[in-house]
Amino acid sequence: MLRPFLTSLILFLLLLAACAEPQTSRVTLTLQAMGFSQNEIEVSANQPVTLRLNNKDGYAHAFDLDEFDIHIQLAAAETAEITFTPTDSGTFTFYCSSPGHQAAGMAGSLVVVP
Ligand SMILES: [Cu+2]
Repeated sequence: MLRPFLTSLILFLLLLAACAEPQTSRVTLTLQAMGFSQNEIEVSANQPVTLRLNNKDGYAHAFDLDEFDIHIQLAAAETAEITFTPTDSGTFTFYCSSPGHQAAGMAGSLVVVP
């Protein structure tokens, strides 16, 4: 009979999934017209996050997240990627440090859930 074999296989796969390394979650943010495409990003603590930053404007932007010491400059039409692992939960502000951009609305919250 196949059934005991399948049951064992499913249990084995579940065990494997539970023991696996945390998966990297991917977030894409577009930077355009003094705004980020998402004003709130939710990620899990202790799980790697790959952030893809896509500047669609014809001038420079930046992505700054002070608490994680992340400061990325993006030239016109530039795309960049960064991977980091938030260890502390909480709500952190990200913003664009190009002069005047944060005041114009280029800011958002990174919510790290435990
Ligand atoms: Cu900007």
